[in-house]
Amino acid sequence: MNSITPEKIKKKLKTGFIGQQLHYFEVTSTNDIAKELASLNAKEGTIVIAEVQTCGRGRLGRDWLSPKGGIWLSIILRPEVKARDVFKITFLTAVAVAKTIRKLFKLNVEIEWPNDVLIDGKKVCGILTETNIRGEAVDSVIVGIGINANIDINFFPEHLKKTVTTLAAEVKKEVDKEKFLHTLLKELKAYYKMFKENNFAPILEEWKRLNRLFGANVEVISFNEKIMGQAVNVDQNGALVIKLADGTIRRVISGDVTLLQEKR
Ligand code: BT5
Repeated sequence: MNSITPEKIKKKLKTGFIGQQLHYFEVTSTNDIAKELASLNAKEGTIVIAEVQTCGRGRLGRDWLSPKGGIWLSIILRPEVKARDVFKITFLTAVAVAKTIRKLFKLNVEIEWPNDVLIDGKKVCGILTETNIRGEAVDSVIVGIGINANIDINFFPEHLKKTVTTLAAEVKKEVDKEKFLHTLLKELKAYYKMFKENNFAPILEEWKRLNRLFGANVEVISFNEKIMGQAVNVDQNGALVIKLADGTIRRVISGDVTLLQEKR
């Protein structure tokens, strides 16, 4: 099984921005390490990569299974944005991951609001964006990215097997993690630059093109409320716009989506 080492990546990375510092260990969660480094004034672009996470985290305190073979990383960013605009970083990260998978493997990759990347409807990547606020301002944003690269699908518990996939399972061979990471960081760098230049509109367009939900009937669980309707758009705050059966429009800022019926 090939592994990523800081030396290998540094050699390949000509991007001056992302990847300036690398820390490479087995960790509880790369987001936790990155958060700690950020509080110690680590520079924008610092990346934490781990081969294994012993306490990988999803949203809302959920577990993220992170065995050897995956790509588990967190990037420290210090954008000058309002907290309400941080969702844009999750969106651009999802686009960068999707584009990387398309480019390298030509697979049918889609984005599912708010933070998943799927191949043929199965989750291959999750993104956990966490914001650290100092006073009124955003001090740092930790972008955690988990990619199921070379993991045997049988590793996953029964209840996840139907909804999860891995790159190796899709391409039926082990993938080059180093090349994947290198390509991903290049894409991320380009999209993040656009974002910082206030050029988010084309990224959002791309996100919308890659989105699998629009036109589909969905069920969203948001703050213990179940909302059913047709997913029609996302608004300028990153909220999912849902049209209910009676025509009412609901905007959901946070939640979990289940696809009930494909697009019509
Ligand atoms: C996510 O949460 O999808 C965000 C996952 C972020 C993981 C990265 S890895 C690097 C960094 N360090 C961390 O500690 N985290 C980030 P959410 O949408 O809440 O999805 C979590 C749910 O996905 C779980 O409750 C499981 O049902 C499922 N799951 C767990 N492990 C998985 C895996 N490896 N692949 C696909 N689904 C998984």
